[in-house]
Amino acid sequence: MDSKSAFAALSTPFGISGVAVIRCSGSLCPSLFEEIFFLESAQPHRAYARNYVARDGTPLDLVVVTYYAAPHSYTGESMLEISCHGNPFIIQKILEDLCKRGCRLAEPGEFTRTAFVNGKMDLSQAEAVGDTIHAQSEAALRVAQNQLAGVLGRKINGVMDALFAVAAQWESRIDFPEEDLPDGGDDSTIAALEDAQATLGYLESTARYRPLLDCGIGTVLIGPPNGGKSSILNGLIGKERALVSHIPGTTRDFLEEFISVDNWCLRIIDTAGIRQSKDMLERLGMRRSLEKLRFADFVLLIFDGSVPLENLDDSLGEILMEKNGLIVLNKRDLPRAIDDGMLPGIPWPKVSVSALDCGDMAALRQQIIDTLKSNQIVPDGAPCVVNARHRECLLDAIGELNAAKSLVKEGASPEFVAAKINYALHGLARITGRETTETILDQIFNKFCIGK
Ligand SMILES: Nc1nc2c(ncn2[C@@H]2O[C@H](COP(=O)(O)OP(=O)(O)O)[C@@H](O)[C@H]2O)c(=O)[nH]1
Ligand SMILES: [Mg+2]
Repeated sequence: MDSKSAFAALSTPFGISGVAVIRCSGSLCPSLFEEIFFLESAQPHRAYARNYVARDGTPLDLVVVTYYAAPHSYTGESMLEISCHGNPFIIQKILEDLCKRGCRLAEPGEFTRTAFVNGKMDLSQAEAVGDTIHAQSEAALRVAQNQLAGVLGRKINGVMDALFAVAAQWESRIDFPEEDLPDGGDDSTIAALEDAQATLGYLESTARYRPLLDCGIGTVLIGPPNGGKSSILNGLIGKERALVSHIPGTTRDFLEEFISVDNWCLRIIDTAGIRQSKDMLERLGMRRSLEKLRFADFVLLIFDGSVPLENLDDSLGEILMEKNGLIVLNKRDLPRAIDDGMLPGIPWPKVSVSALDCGDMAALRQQIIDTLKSNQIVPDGAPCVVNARHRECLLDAIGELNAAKSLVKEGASPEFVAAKINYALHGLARITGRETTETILDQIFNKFCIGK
C-alpha cells in the first residue's frame, strides 16, 4: 500500500484574480512535482514557470510552481506552491487533478496546524497567524505580528523555566528531606513565585485589550434628541450615513460605522436620543441606546450648546459614571446658552465643537484616541495581548501559585508544594502548546480559513 499522502487547498480567495495560489503539503509532494511538471532534477525553493498538465494529458494552465523540501517549509513537510491564473475553472480543475493524483482537500487551518505539530511554531504563534489575517486595524496587526514572532511564547517560557527550577528544588526535598538545600529556602521560593505571578498577572490584565483589537473600540454617541449625535457620526466618519433632521426623535435604531484613527479601529455607534416619550418606537429605540451604552468602551455625551440644558435621566447618569468619555457641547457656531457649571457632574473632559466643521471633527477624532490613551483604555505601542484561552490558562496558573505560596507558608510537605507548582506549569504549557489535546487544537484551528 502506498502510504504517501498530501492535502491541498486554495490559499487565496476563490474568484477572479490576477493570481491564485494553491498549496499542497505532505509526503506525496515530491512525486507530484515530478509527475505534473516533469521536473526530476529540479531544485527545491526555486520558482519554475511550467505547464500544469492534468493526468489525462490536458494542459490546464501555465503556472509558477515552487517545491519546498521537508523540513524547510511552512508546514515542515514537503510542499508545493502553485501560482496559477486566478480563474475559478482553472483553480477547480487543478484541485480536482491533485485529488485524482492522491491528494485530499485540506481541513480549515490544516497547514498551520501541521506547522505547529511539526514544531515550526508554538501554539500562541499558530493562533497569531489567524489574528494576523483577520486584524481589523494596524494596532491589531502589530499585536498579532509580535505574537507571531514569538514574544508571548518567550515570556511564558521564561516564567516556566523559573518555575521548573523552583519545582525541582522542592522535588529534591522529597527525595532528600534531611539535606540542607543551598538556595531552596522558603523565602526565595515565595519571592520566585511572586515574580512569576507578577509577570502572569500583567499578561492576564492585557486580555482587556482583546475585544478592542478584535471588534474595534465601541464608541457610543448619546444624549438628548437634537443635540447633533447623528450629525457628529456623519462628521466623524466623513460621509452622510445617518439621517439628520431638526425633528427630535429622528434616530430610532442604532447605527454602527467603523473608522480608523491613529492605527486604531473605532466602532462608532449613533443612538436614539434620550428623553421622556410616549412614542412606543422611540422608547424601544431608547432602550437599545442604554443597552449599547452599557457595553461601550468610550462615550461621547452630546448636548446642543445653543439651548438650555434638560436634566439627564438619573439611570443614564449612573451608567455614565462608570464609563470613560467626553462631554461634547455641539453647535459651537450658534450663540452659547449653557455654561460648564450647568453640565452634569461627570468627571470627563469637555469639548466644544460644531458637527458642521470638518476641522472640529478631525480634532474630535484625535481627542477620542488621546483620551483613550491617557485613560489607558488602549495601550501605547504593541504589547502582548492575550486572548480568552490564554487568559483562562493564566488564571489557572496564578491560582495554583497562590496555593503553592500558602503551602510554603504553612510548612506543608514538599510534595504538596511541588505538585501545585507543577499544576501551574501544566496551565502555562497549554498556552504555548507544550501540552495540548486534540480538542484544544480543533477549537483553535476550526476557526481558521481553509488554505491557511
Ligand atoms: N447650527 C448647527 N446645527 C447643527 C449642528 N449639528 C447638528 N445640527 C442640526 O441639529 C439638528 C439635529 O441634528 P441631529 O444630528 O439629527 O441630532 P440628533 O437627534 O442628536 O441625532 C439638525 O437640524 C442638524 O442639522 C451644528 O454643529 N451646528
Ligand atoms: Mg439622531
